[in-house]
Amino acid sequence: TKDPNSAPNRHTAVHLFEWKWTDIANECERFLGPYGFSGVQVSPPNEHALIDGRPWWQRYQPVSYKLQSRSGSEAEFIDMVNRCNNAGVRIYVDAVINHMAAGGNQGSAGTSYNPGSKDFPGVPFSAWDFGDSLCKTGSGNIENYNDPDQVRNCKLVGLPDLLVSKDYVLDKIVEFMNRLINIGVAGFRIDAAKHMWPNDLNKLIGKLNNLPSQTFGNNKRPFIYFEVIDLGGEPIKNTDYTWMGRVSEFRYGKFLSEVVRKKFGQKLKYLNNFGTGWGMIPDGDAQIMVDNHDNQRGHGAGGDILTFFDGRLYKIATAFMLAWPYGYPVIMSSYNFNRNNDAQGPPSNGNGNTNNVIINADLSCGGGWICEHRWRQIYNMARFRNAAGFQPVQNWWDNGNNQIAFSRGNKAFIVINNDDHSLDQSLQTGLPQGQYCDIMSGNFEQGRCTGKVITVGGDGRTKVTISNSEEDPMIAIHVDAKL
Ligand code: LM2
Ligand code: CA
Repeated sequence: TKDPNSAPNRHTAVHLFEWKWTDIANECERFLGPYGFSGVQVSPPNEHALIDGRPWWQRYQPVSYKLQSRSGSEAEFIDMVNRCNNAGVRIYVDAVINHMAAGGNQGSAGTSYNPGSKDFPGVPFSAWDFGDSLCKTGSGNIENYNDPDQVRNCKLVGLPDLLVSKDYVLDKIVEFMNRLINIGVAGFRIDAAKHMWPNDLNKLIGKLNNLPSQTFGNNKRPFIYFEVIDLGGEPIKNTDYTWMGRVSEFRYGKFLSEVVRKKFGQKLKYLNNFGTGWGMIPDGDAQIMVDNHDNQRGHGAGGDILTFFDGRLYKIATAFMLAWPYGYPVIMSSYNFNRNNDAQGPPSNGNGNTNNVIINADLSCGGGWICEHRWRQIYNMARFRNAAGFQPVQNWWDNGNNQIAFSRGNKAFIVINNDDHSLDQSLQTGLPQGQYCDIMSGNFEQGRCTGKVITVGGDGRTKVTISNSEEDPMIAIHVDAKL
C-alpha cells in the first residue's frame, strides 16, 4: 500500500542509518514516540558480507536472510519492533532483494559462501538462481541505462543478479519479507527497484502477508516504497512503479537543494507550486527526503544535494519539506564521515562492532552520531507537520525573491528569509488570535516558550522581522505551541 501505516497524526519518518537495534528501541521510547515521529527506516537486517575496513555498503551485499547483521541479532530486532510499535513508531525495512554479495566469503551470521560460484548456502541460492544468461552485455554488468533489459537483467556494480522472475527465488524473498511482517514490520524500502521488473515486484507484493491485526487492525497491507532514481532522461520512469506503491522522488531533494542554494537562478518564490507543478509524481505516490545515505556521499543521484555538512541551509530545506504538504518525508539521520572516504562505516571500536549512540543533555548526539532528527529546528518541524495535518497551503506570500511565507489552513504558519537582507513584513498567518511560540528559536515546554513569542492579532496578521544573519532565518508557529 501507499499508506505508511502510521499511528494517528504522525507524518514524519527517520532513517536511523547504521544504528543498532538496541539503540533504535531506546530511541523509539525516549524520543521518537514522545516527539511525534511516525516511523524508522532501518538498515538492512539480514546477513551481509563482511568486507575489509567494514564499509557501510557491505550491508548492500546480502549473504542470506538470517536476521543477524551489524545492527544486531534476531532477538534484538524483534524486541526493537515490539518496543517501537508500542511507542507508536513504525519500522520500515530496507529490503535488498535484487542481488547477493560480490565480495567476502563469510557473512555477519557466520555463513560461508562463494560469490564467484554464486553459492549462497544460507538461503540456499546457487548459480541457477541468478540471471546471467539473460544479460546480453559483454561485461555482464549494466553498461547502458538507456537499455531497460540491461538495467533489469545485468549486474549492478558487479553484484550477482537474482532471477526474481523464478518461482523459487521469489518464494525465498517472500518468505524473508513475510517473516519480517509477522514480527511487526510495517513496510519496506525496496532497494534497487529500478533493477527489477515491475511485474515481478507486483507478484512479490501480492504474496506478502497482511500486517498482524492485533497491532495494525484487520486487512492492513505492508507500506511499500521503491527506490527508483528517475531524474528524467532515462527510459525507466518512477511512474512504472507508482501503481504498486510509493516511489522515492529523487527530484524533490535535488530541486529543493538547488533552490535553497540559489543555483541555476532558483528562488524560494518558485516553490509555490513545488511537487507536481515541478513535474514530480503525485503527492500520494511520493516518498521524499532532502538527502539519503547514498547521495549525501555522492553515490546514487549526487549533485548539489544539501546535507548536515551544510548546517544552516540544510535546516532551511528540511523546514520547507516538513511544512509543505507533499509526499511522505524520511529524515536522514547520519553519522559523521570523512568526505575523502565515502566508504567509512559507522562509529565503531575498530573491530567492526558499531558503537552505541551517545545522547547529550541538550538532546543532541555525540560519539560521531549526527542525529539530524534531534536538531531542534527539525524535531519541532515534525510536530509542525502533525499540527498542520491535511490542511492545504493558504496565505502564500513572497517578496518576488527568496523570502516566503505560507500557512497550513488555520493550524500552522512559517516564514523563511533566504535573501541576504532582512525581512520586515506584516503577514497574514491564517491563525486564531493569540501568542505563539516560535519553534525555530526555541521550544514550547510546559506551556512556556524558550524562544521568540509571536503575537497574532484578531485579524490573523503579525509583524515579522527576520534578519538575514540570524542563526536560522525562519519563524514557525502552530496551534499545538500556542501560549
Ligand atoms: C542501492 N540502491 O539501489 C543502495 O541504496 C546503494 O547504497 C547500494 O550501493 C546499491 N543500491 C546496491 O544495493 C552500495 C554502494 C556501492 C557498493 C554496493 C554494494 O553505493 O558502492 O558497491 O552498495 O556493497 C561496492 C563497491 C563497488 C563494487 C561492489 C561489488 O563500492 O566498487 O563493484 O561493491 O563488489 C565492483
Ligand atoms: Ca536485476
